[in-house]
Amino acid sequence: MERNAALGIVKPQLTEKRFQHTIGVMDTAVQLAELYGADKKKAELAAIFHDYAKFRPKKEMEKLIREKQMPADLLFHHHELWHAPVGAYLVQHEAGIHDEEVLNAIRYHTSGRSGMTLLEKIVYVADYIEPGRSFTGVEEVRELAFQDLDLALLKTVSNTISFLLKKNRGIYPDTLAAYNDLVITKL
Ligand code: DGI
Ligand code: FE
Ligand code: FE
Ligand code: FE
Repeated sequence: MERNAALGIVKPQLTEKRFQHTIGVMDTAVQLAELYGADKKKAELAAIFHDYAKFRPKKEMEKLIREKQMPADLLFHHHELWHAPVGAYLVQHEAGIHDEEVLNAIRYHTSGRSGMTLLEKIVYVADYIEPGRSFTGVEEVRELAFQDLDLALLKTVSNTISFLLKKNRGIYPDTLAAYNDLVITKL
């Protein structure tokens, strides 16, 4: 699918602010794909669709998680996590995206997981560092991302876990698995 066709499908699903974030993730993901030798068209497509389900009603997401046999433990965790797996399902059925690598990059863009593919890493990190993001620590990850993708990913995951701990939020098992996997293989 061409960039403009994909953007045209995503735009009505998002607010203007979230659409600008999506453009930032797209540009960043394509740059990282170029640098690390990933498929640029797949990185572009996954980035464009990564937040496709962000504004779906909670009830609709909950129903899909139950009926489409997504991991049931998602329902015990914060609903912020749901738009990633639900998005992977919806872009397949509503936008006709069937590439499993692209779908997985969307599916795991919020939690991460153990053994992430290059494409999954790129979308996860691009989501965190796109130019519109301004939280503390982002500058460090921005620099790291263009030097060592795995270290940037580790920093992103550990920052996210720290943030969740401070807010007394649950840590989804895949998020912890992503962290442990990187610590074991990279440090
Ligand atoms: O959709 P975005 O805002 O672009 O970013 P995202 O999909 O990466 O993350 C959305 C939120 O999900 C973010 O505030 C952090 C939160 N999150 C990520 N991992 C976990 C999590 N929340 C909980 N409770 N547990 C997690 O493991
Ligand atoms: Fe997201
Ligand atoms: Fe993310
Ligand atoms: Fe995002």
